[in-house]
Amino acid sequence: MIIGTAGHIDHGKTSLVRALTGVDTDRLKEEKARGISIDLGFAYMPAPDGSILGFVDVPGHEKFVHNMVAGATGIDFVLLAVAADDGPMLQTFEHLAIVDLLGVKRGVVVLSKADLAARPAREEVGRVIRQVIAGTTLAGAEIIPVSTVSGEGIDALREHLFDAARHADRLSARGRFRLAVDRSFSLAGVGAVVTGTVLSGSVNVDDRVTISPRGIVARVRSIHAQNRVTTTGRSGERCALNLAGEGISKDAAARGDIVLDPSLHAPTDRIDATLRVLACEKKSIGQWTPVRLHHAAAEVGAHLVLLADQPVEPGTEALVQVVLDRPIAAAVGDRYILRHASDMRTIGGGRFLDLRAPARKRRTPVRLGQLAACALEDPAQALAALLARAPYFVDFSAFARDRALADSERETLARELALVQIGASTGVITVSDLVSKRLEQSLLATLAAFHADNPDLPGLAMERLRLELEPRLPAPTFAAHLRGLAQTHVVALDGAWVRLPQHSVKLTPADERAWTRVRPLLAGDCRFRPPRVRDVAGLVSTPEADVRRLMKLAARMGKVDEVAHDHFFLRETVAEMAAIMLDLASAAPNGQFTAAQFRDRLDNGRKVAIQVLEFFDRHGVTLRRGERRRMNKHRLDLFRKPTEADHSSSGRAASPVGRPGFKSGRGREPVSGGFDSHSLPP
Ligand SMILES: Nc1nc2c(ncn2[C@@H]2O[C@H](COP(=O)(O)OP(=O)(O)OP(=O)(O)O)[C@@H](O)[C@H]2O)c(=O)[nH]1
Ligand SMILES: [Mg+2]
Repeated sequence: MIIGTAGHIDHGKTSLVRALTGVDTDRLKEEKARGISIDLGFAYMPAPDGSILGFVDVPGHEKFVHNMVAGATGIDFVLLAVAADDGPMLQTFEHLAIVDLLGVKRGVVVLSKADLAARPAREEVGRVIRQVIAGTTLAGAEIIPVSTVSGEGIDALREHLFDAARHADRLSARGRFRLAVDRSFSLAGVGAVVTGTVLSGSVNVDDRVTISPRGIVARVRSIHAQNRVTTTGRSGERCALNLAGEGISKDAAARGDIVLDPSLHAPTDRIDATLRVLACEKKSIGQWTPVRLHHAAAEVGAHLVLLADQPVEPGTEALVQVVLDRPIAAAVGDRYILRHASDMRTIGGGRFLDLRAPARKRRTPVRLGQLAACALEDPAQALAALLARAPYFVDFSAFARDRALADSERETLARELALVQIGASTGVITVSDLVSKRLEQSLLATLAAFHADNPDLPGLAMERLRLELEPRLPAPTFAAHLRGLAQTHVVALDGAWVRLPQHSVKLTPADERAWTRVRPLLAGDCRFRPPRVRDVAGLVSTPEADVRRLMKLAARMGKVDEVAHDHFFLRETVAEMAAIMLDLASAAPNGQFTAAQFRDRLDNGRKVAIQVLEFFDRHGVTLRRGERRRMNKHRLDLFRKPTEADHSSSGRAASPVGRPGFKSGRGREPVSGGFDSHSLPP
């Protein structure tokens, strides 16, 4: 157990610690000369059960409240000293407020210098103290008269502390290791040493740790816990760590740093938090108020962004965003203290709720709902609440890291809440089992409805599908999710199109009728010089735009190819022309043929023949050198004669052209239809 002192200057805190432990914690020359404490003092006292009680003695002077805050962080029990001849004074109130804001729930009031007050005076001071502590975490605490001069009450106080230590409900080694550094120095023959209070978890000799927010990595060479050599330091103990590593000296760390498990190192400078403003403040807290923020042993300048419309009135609590001048190493649930930026007084404090606070949209109803969930202290309750509200997913590893959860706690959470992970490597998110099922159902339902409404379309664009679903997953996560579903054949992916595996493109009945009229115009004798879109439109007395749309559709379905702009050839005609070229090439000794030879075989005029050849050139089927061309054997497959299998295949492109290049990812971009809008395979 760690016991911290608190109280006004000269109210006998240091004398009390000396009377209990025999240690004079005022060691500095200046402290001796001025007879006051300036910095933190540390002492230890063995308990009858073999455990050791640690003491942190703090200064009472108003100038050194920042040191008091550093010392009070992480204590389990407070000794609030109030001189019997003085009664509560300024820093009695301020220290009490700080202890209250830090959430220290256990403590005792020491009516110090009891030898200086007779019984009636003691009773009067006691009455005042009871009023002062009412409504704080120390409400109802025992008041013990003590004199370090006469020795009155010392034994009673010591017994009280031993009793408290026996009942300390230490959460032992819960969480991952974090130690709030209050001193860093170098010992001859030992090297760099940091001391501080272990806030959570435990550390072992040889563990690797990170000095955060600096990000310096070190190895723990040896450990003192509660002033004794040991191999493990635990939450609730004061520890001295001898650190080793490259560049590790006494300057590698300083008061305010946190030495932590390397996986927890993620400094932040924007935190959403609760804020309670002290009732004794005269003014309310407005937007962008500059403050000094104290967290653990760190002190940093900050500004407050209000998350409600009204200023925060004295004596009330509200949600704020603290924007820090520099990043700190914090954890969700940590307490902090705010002091005035220039006057030396404590304004209020609160609890960190979210270390990854957004700079925008920070007070929307959705965001405030999330914050309400974050405010639940129990991680399981907070996570369950987060997963049950928009956006219905969390980054679980960040959640666990920011709450310094140990592996075992993570696993318990994942099991108890039936967490489901979505995505791969980057952008993994976690949803509840319920939401995961809902997501898959709505995904399938959305695709089915889309196919029913649009039988002629290959599928729904990935991005459009993402935007239609609830929860709306981040794009990279959604893409990874779909790839996973495609692997198990729940959906099929054609480039950027998503469809149900059983869906194949069909013409609507009206388009089917139109196609029945148009197709013969492209076939037969004039198949090598089919009418262009405008001519077809004239022949079937249909608006040109409608014919163009029908042709594009037929192209997407593999029925035709757009050889030149608005000039569509039946797919089998294209195959036939490819066969003719092959025939010409194999007849020639050098495998080369001319445009004229090709034109003569097609009998469709020089212009169209050239366009056809250029179409093949574009697709790499023919290789042109000057006036002559030869065939590219590797591309012949693209326009082989279609077989029955091509038409019966389930909605797949009837030709490999335009299929996504597997490794290169080429051809994965969205296309509006037709060969030429696809990128070519490599
Ligand atoms: N008569 C009497 N004097 C005491 C007692 N305890 C402390 N003093 C005196 O009060 C003065 C201040 O005592 P400290 O223990 O230094 O007080 P403190 O609270 O540590 O002071 P800061 O750390 O500077 O805030 C010293 O001169 C002590 O001798 C007591 O029980 N009786
Ligand atoms: Mg002192």
